[in-house]
Amino acid sequence: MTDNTMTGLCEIKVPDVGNVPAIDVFEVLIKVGDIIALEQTVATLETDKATMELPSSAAGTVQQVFIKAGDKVSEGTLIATVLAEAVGQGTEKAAEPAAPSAPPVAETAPVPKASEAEAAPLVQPAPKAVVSAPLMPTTSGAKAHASPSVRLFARELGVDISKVAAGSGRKGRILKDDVKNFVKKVMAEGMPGAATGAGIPTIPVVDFSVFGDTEVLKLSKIKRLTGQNLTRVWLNLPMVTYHEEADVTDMEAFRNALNAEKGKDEVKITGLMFIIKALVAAMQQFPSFNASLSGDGESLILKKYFNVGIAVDTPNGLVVPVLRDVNSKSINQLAVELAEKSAKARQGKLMPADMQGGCITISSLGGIGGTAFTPIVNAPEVAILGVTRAKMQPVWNGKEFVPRLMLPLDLTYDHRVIDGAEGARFMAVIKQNLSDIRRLLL
Ligand code: CAO
Repeated sequence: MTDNTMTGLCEIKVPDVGNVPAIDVFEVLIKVGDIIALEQTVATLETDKATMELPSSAAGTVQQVFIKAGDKVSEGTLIATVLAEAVGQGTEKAAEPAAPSAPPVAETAPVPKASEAEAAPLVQPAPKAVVSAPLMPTTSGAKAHASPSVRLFARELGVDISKVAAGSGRKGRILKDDVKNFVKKVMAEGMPGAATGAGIPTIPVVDFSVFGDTEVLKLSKIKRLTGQNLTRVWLNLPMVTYHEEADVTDMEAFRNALNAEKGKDEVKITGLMFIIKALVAAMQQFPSFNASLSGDGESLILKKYFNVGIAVDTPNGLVVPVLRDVNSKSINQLAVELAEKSAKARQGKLMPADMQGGCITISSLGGIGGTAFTPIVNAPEVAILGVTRAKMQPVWNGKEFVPRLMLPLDLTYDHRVIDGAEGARFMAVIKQNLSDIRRLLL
């Protein structure tokens, strides 16, 4: 071996490749103007049995490239000229006068013949000529159709190349870009927060002042936090809303009778108190509604307490105080407690503890109106009951239409936890409980 360093115009040629007459050029990895390093792969050659990475025998600037993908080459074929310090077998000082003072080309270690290289483990960076899959029985990815440099690239990224789908190269060969795209896809699909960040187009920002006068109003802290929470839930939960109507004619008559007995200063009972009771009675029959998914999504955490959150409309936005141990409280107690908590909520005096520990939520718009809506689950709870305004309707009793007070109910549930039929059965029990409130005694 002689001194490897020299300057001038050098030729990179195909070295001794072991009596193979015509080898396909699979990929040319350099172009004119590239600055390349000694031993850098300049081209990938391919025979039926082997893929060889052709290392540069010179370091410097590529002047000319003489081959392209699809060409046939053999020992001695000129690959490229490089203006540089040159080394190695297969590199010869060019005949042109570009570098008149360049010393003779030095020898380097020979590139192994393909037959020798077949024994080389893929993890070795050199020698570079190795047999590629599908013939080489080796580590993960052996069946993938990819050059050693692409395999090395995949290994460096921790990618099992056999998982990369058919490549975009010739004959389905996996290229570096295929590995990169695979990584991008896995990142986008696998990231826990991907749904919020990745791939969701943003709403365009519009200058509305172009169309008329505007005023900018800052959102309250409650509105901003609620907005974040609702977006998180919307993006994470597959939700279904199921609608039903309950005949609350008798319940309403009872409620009116109770309220008539109350003194002027006593808290009146609204239909919501019966709805809370009817809901908890149904949860006692259907434990999966009084549950939350574990963090890993593998199990259901069943709760043995019955706390109900009530969405309260306040000037600053929506808050959800929690009524605790509803199963052991009377209708009157619940009415008093909700009156206190909703007053506190509207005055902005609720403490964090007042809003924690809920098992399920009720969102009642009945005091305002509506026929139906689709409330969003207050995750990690698994369901929410929406209520809109009860109204008198003609109901067929088998013989005639009779006027009945019908209450619309909307149950949204996390479909990962609750099946459709289970949701319908749960709602049927709530409906029964409200239509005949004697059932709440059972
Ligand atoms: N059908 C017919 N009338 C109804 C009714 C219904 N479903 N629900 C309430 N009403 C009546 C009440 O009986 C009451 O009538 P009276 O004044 O004649 O007694 C009146 O409407 C007002 O009731 P209310 O709303 O003050 O009391 P409530 O117990 O029904 O509700 C509360 C309390 C705190 C839930 C409610 O005040 C509230 O804030 N609701 C808004 C919740 C909200 O914003 N949800 C949306 C969240 S987004 O998912």
